[in-house]
Amino acid sequence: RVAEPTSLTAVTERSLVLIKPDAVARGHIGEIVSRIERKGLSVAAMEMRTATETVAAAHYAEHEGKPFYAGLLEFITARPMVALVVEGPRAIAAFRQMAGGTDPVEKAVPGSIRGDLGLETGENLVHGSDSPESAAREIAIWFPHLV
Ligand code: IDP
Repeated sequence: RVAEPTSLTAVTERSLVLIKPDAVARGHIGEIVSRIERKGLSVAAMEMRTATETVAAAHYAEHEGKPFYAGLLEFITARPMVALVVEGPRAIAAFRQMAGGTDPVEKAVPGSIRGDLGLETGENLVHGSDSPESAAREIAIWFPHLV
C-alpha cells in the first residue's frame, strides 16, 4: 500500500525563533530567514526590536542565577534583534536541528547555523524554542497579541 505523505501525519507547530543581536550586527538576518524558508518552514510573524530588560528576563527566566545570566541579558538587550514565529510540521525540532548545539564549536555541527557562522557560546546567533510548552510560553512573551 502507499504510505501517507508525512505532511498529513506530522503535527504543525509554532516555534519562537530569535535572531540575536550578534547575528543582526553581522548582517545575517537574510541568511537565517533564508535557511528557515528553504527548509520549508514559514514565517508567521517577524519583528525587529531591541528587547527590554523585562522581556529578556522573562524569556531567560530558567537561567536566572547562572554565572552567564547577567552577561546574557546585557548582550540580548544591548542592540536590535529579530523575533519570529516560525511555523510548520515539527517546526520546533526542525529549527533546533538547523540551529545546532549551544556551543558553536564543540556542539554545533557544520551545516547548522551556529556550526557554520558562530564561535562563541554566549553570542551564538539564534534561539529556538525547545518544546511545545516553551514555544507557547515564549510566543506569549514576544508576541502577546498572537496568543
Ligand atoms: P540553547 O540556546 O541552545 O537552547 P540554553 O542552554 O537554553 O541553550 O542557553 C540559552 C542561551 O544562554 C544560549 O543560547 C547562550 O546564548 C547562553 N549560554 C548558555 N550557556 C552559556 C555559557 O556557558 N556561557 C555563556 N553563555 C551561555
